[in-house]
Order: sequence, then C-alpha cells, then structure tokens
Amino acid sequence: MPILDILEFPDPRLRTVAKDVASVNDAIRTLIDDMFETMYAAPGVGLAATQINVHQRLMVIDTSEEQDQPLVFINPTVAALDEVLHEYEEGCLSVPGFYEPVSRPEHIRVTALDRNGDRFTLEPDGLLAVCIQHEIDHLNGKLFVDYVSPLKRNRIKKKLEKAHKHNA
Ligand code: QAP
Ligand code: CO
Repeated sequence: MPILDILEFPDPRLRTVAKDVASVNDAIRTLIDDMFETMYAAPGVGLAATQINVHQRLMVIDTSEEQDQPLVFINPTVAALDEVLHEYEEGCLSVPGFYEPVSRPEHIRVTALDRNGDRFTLEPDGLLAVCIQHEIDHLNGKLFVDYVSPLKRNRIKKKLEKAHKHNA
C-alpha cells in the first residue's frame, strides 16, 4: 500500500473545505488503509484527508501508546459539552517541526460514521479530544497555526517556505 504525500503549510490546498463522503464504499476503505499507513509511518497520531489533497470529510486517529487503536471518522460533527478549555502543545504533520500551545474545549461529543458506514458517538477528553478537533479543523481548511499570533505564524511560514525551496 502506498504512503501518500502530505501537503505542508502554507500550501493553499490545505485551505479547501472538504465535502461529505457520499458513500462508505471499498474505495473509501482503501483510502482509509493508505491514510493509516501514512500516519503510522510519519509517525503521527492523526491525519485528515485534506492533508493528502483529498477533499472529503474523512480522518484517521490513533492516540494510543501502542499505536494499536485505530479510529476512523467519516462526516464527523463535534460539539463542546461545557465551557471548560484545555491548552495543549499542538503539532501537525503539515507543519513539521513546529509546536505551539492551542486552547480548545476539553470535553466534547463527536458523532461520525465508521469504516462500515455505521454511526457512532464518543465523549472523549484529553489528547483524543484535542486530536479530533484538530483534524476536523483540517476538513474545514483550518490549521493550528491560525490560533497563534500573526507574528509567530509568519515566522513559521517563512521557515517552511525556505525549507521547501531547498528541497525543490
Ligand atoms: C494532530 O499531529 C495533533 O512536527 C496530529 O516533525 C496535534 O500527528 C493531535 C508530527 C497535537 C493532538 C495534539 C509533527 C510528526 C505529528 C511534527 C501529529 C513532526 C513529525 C503530528
Ligand atoms: Co494537523
């Protein structure tokens, strides 16, 4: 199975708003398998389809220690369960080498379809709740660097642009 290329900030394609997955079929399941392989190889704990230039509402996550608890979210919706915010030092496979604190709701409810097209609901907190919100942001064309100051965001942009030029 192929490891997919991951788009990097400030690639404008990361700003695309993804469309709902119309049908959870074998093509989607193959894409899910390739996304897990890509995420585990990185290694990362979450990957949204947007990051591999597929603009469908699909993301894969595994925040377990042993990397043996794969979670698939198709057409996810999220809601905060209360007003409590939690700050976490976030990173992103599309912003390699940079980590910044971001505040988000600590307690959430997420509803999505799994790889069989069955609806499920989770009420996570901690790292999993952070990761789910971070990945849903990707599906909406949003990145964690959008939550940091314009000065910091521009420094990160300049450094990554320089790195990309050297790799070109
Ligand atoms: C999103 O992020 C996330 O900079 C997933 O050089 C972030 O998997 C969820 C990674 C924070 C929860 C908390 C980042 C790998 C992986 C890098 C990732 C890097 C190599 C990031
Ligand atoms: Co990310």
